Amino acid sequence: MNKSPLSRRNFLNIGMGIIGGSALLSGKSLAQKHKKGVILNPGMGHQNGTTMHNSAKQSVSYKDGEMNPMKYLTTFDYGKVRRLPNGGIQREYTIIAQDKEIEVAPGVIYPAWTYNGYVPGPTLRCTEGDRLKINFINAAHMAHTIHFHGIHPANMDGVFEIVPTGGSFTYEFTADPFGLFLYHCHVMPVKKHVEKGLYGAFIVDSRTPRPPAKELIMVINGFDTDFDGENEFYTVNGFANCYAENPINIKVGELVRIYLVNMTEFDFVNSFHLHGNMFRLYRTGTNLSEYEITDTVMLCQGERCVIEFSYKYPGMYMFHAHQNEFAELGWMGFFNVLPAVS
Ligand SMILES: [Cu+2]
Repeated sequence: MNKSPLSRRNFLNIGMGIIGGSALLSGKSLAQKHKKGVILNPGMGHQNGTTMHNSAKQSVSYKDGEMNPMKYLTTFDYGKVRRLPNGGIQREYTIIAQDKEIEVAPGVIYPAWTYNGYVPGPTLRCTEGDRLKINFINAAHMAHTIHFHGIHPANMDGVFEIVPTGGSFTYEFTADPFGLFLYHCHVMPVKKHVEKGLYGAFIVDSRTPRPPAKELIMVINGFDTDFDGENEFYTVNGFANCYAENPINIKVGELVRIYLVNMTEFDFVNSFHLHGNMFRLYRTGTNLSEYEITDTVMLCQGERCVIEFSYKYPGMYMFHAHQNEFAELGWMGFFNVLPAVS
């Protein structure tokens, strides 16, 4: 197999040292290291879809966007709510498929296919029994759909009703059952439409609410930035090392709940490992009482879970994929556990 000189292994070598001790790189230094890759491989350029910006000034910061990984972490789209004549709740969402270049690591721009301009797409949230209306508009250059996981009629499954460029489709179904689901484009080849970024998380809350907690959404994924059928970067919520550069603040004793979804293409599994702690693992989130206690969970493509934990001691704790290669290619972050306020 012909490999681009700027292969996954090159990225790995370039990116080595990202994790661990004082070797944590700033975004700028990571970008500088990637620039070495550009010099090694002058053929890489916009015509191949990947742009390596050559100066910090030209670089688009994820912080400048309407959506970014810090905001994404706690943003849940509950839709436009309307009370139905039968007393039920209708939630209406709008999702627009659009082609967009997004920054996935400092200075690395990826030509994504997006739902609402960001990868991952918006985290849709509702309660079991809600009537959902999802207005899908295709403003992208190719045909797309939205396929939801969960229980719904066949004609709402987003497989056969292909939505062409300029077209639209309204998906309507009742949220059932409660749990953590996902949605993604199902146009063939699905692998292509998913790797390009057309997916998001879909939370259906139980009518019996889970206990109050600091709630976070984490969609773990990868980006094939040189189009060789392998991921060069692995991220949580779309940007490599974001939560390593910007640790997530929590407090000792505070209950943290993560809705964790694996949308990594190409690699069969991804994983989540938490340092200095154990967590309660609720597989697929479809049960509020049965869980296992572990510190690592492995997720197949499309698999997801709800995890809960609280920290006993203050300090900086790492979380990352336990495939260490993924961690070194961007899938790593920190919880900054602050002392509890007395
Ligand atoms: Cu598609």
